[in-house]
Order: sequence, then structure tokens, then C-alpha cells
Amino acid sequence: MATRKHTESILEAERTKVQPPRLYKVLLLNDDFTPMDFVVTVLQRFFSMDRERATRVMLEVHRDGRGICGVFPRDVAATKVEQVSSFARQHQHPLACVMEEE
Ligand code: NFA
Repeated sequence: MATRKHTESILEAERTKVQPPRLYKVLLLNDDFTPMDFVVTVLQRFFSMDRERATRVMLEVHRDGRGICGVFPRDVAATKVEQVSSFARQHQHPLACVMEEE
């Protein structure tokens, strides 16, 4: 029989089980060598930004040392980090891309 206690224990199990996915910021780090245009291209290509927004984010990274490209579930964030790092390496730029939990 579905007693009140029974119903409560099911609701409690759901409450403790169903969690929203953890979110991770993907960040670009400044360096002295990567060309500004390359960083803008990265932000357009991997984070779907238009040129204006990409330029703003690039300048923020240049000025503050780091900047947020986007916020994603862990596997998506990890893929972005890998794609950006690989693209930078292919072009022999030291651009660093990292993720950190929100
Ligand atoms: N600081 C780099 C330069 O002056 C530009 C840059 C911006 C690099 C953002 C990395 C990230 N060429």
C-alpha cells in the first residue's frame, strides 16, 4: 500500500538523486605571443560568437589575464578545451584554454 511514509521516502530518493548537471567555465588565458586575430577566430569558431563579441572577450582576456568563453556541462567543456588547445598547437601559438567548475 502507498502509505504516507512510503510516498515520502520515494520523494526523498528523487530529491537526493536528481541533480542538475555540474557546470564548468571554459576560460582563455592571456599570453604575450598569440596574435589577437587568432584569438578572435578561436572565439568565433569554437564558441559561435560574432566578430564584435569575440573581439570584446579577446580584449578582456588581454587586459585581465583571463576571460570566460562559455559555461557548459563537463563533457562539453572538456571537448572545447581539447579542440581549442589542439587548434592553437597546430598553429604553433601558446594560447591556453582551461576549464574550472562554477
Ligand atoms: N596578449 C596577446 C597580444 O598582445 C593577445 C592575446 C589575447 C593572447 C587573449 C591570448 C589571449 N598579442
